[in-house]
Amino acid sequence: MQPWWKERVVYQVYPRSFQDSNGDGMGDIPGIIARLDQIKALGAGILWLSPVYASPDADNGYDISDYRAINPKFGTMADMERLFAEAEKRDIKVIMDLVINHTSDEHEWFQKSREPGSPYRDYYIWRPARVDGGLPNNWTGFFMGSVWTLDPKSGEYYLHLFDRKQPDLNYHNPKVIKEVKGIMRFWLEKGAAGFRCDVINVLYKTTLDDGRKSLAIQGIEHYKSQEGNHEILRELRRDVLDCYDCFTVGETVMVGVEEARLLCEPERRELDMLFYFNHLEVDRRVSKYVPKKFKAKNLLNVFSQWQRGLSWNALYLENHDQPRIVSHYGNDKQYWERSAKLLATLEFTLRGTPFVYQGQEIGMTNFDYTQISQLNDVESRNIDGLMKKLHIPAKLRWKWVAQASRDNARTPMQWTAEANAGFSAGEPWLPVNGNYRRINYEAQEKDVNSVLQYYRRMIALRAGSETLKYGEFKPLLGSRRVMAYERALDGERYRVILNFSSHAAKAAFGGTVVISNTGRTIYDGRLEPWEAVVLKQTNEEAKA
Ligand code: ISL
Repeated sequence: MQPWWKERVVYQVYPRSFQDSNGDGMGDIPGIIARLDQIKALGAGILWLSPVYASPDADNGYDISDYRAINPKFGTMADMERLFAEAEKRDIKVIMDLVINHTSDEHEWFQKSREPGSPYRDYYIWRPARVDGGLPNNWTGFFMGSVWTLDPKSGEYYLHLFDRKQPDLNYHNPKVIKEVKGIMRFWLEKGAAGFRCDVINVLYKTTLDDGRKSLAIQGIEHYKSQEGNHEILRELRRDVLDCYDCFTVGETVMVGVEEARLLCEPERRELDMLFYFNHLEVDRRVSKYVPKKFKAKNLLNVFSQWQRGLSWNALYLENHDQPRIVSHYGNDKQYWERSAKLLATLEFTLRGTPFVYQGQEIGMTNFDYTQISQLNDVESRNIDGLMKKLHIPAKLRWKWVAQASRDNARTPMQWTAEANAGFSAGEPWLPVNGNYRRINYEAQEKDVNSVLQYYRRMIALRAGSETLKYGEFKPLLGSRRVMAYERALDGERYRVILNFSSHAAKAAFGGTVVISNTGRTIYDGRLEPWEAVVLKQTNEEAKA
C-alpha cells in the first residue's frame, strides 16, 4: 500500500487571494470553506494553506508574529477549526505552512530578544559591528542587500536572510527547536496532516564568517543544507512527525539532485519530498530577472535528472512566488487554452505528488499591471529599488520586474464574470486581472472543453493509473520545441508527446491515444502547435 500523500493531488490556497466572504477585499477562511466543494470537484485530496497565522504582513504572512493565532484578516481560530472539520467531511487533508527559519520582528520572542541579557536574546542571531565599525559580515539576503539590520535598542545587529522584518531564528539554541516542536504538535493536534516547510534547508548557520564573493546571496555556503540542518530535520521527524499520520514537503532553495537526496530520500528520515526550482529556471540566467530562450530539451533534461534522481518528487509548475505557468512556458495569447492544457498534461504524467496552485486549473495568466506602484510584493519593490540605485532606466526595470514578480501569482482568483471576478464584494487588496470576463471558473465549469475540465480529466487519469503514478520515467526525445517521455510499469507504457511551440512539429511514436488537448483520437506522428498527446501501449500491442 502506498501512502495517501503519494496517491493524492494537492491544491495550494493563497488565502488572501482566494475568496473573500465579508467584503473587506481580503480573502479569508470562511471563503475557503465556501469553496471546498470546488477543490473536491477538481479531484484534489490535500489542501495546502499558505500562512494564516497572526502577522503584520510585511511578507504576506511569511512573517509570523504568533504561530498559535489566526490573522484576524482571515478569521478566527474557530473558523480554522471549522475548516479542518469541513475538509475532513469531504476527505480533504489540510497541510499548514511551517515558516520556522524566521519570525516577524513583531513576534514576542524578538521583542524580548532585543533586551541584552534577556533569556530570549539567543533565540535570534545578534552581533556587534566589526571593530572598524563595519557590518558583522558580508552576507547578502534573498531580497537583496545586507542580511544585517541595526537594532537601536541594543546597539547590535540582527541577521535576516529575507526582509528586515523577518529576523532569523538561532538554531544553535536548543530552546528554539523545542519551541518549534511545540508549534508543530499544536497544529497536528488540531488536525493538520503535515507541513509545507518554508526555506527549510537554510535553518542552520554553521559559521558567520564572510562569504565568498558572489553576485547574489553571498554567504550561502555557510548555511545551505549544512549537517546541522540535517540533524534538525531528523530530530523533528523522530520526535514529532513520526507520531502522526502526516507528511512534509520542504521548500529547499538552490539544491541540486545530490543535495536533495540527502534531504528527502526515505532512509534518511528527514523530509518526504521537496520543491526544487531548476525546472522553472531553464529560461533564466543567474537570476530570475534575466531571461534566456526556452528550449523543450532543456526542460526535459531537468525533469529527467530529478525524475530518475529521487525516489519521489513533488511536482509543481506554479505557486505564490512564481509567474503563472501559461504566461511563462505556455502562450497566453493565441494558444492560451491549448498551452494551458499542455502544461497540465506535463504535470500529471510525471512521477510524484502533483501540486496545483489556485487559478492554475483555469489557466490564469500573469497580471496586466503597467507600473511598479501597482505592485504589493516586498521582493519586487526591493529589487526595483536596488536597480534604481544602479541607475537602470525605469522602462527596463519594469520589464524585468513584471515578468518575474511574485504578484503575478497573487492576483485574486477569478471565479465569475461579475464585479471583482466574484472574489470580493469590496475592493480587492490587489487588483483583479482585467481578463476575468474571459477567464473565470464559472464559465469553465459550463464548458466541457475548458482548461478546468481538462485538469479534472488529467487528475482522474492519473488517479486511475498505477503506471502514471508509479511507473518508471524514461526520456524519449528532446528538441528545441518538442519533448517526449515514457512512463512504464508491468508491461504497460504511456508515452507523452508535447509540442512547446506555435509551429507544427513531427515526432513518430506508436500507441493508442488516451488523451490529447486537441481532441484527436488517432496519432500519426504530426503535432499541431502546442499539442499534447498521451499514448498508451501494452507489451502485446508493441509486438503486434
Ligand atoms: O521567490 C523566490 C524566487 O522566485 C525566492 O527567492 C523565495 O523568496 C524563496 O523561494 C523562499 O520563499 C519562501 O520564503 C519566503 C517567502 O517570501 C516566500 O513567499 C516563501 O515561499 C520567506 O519566508
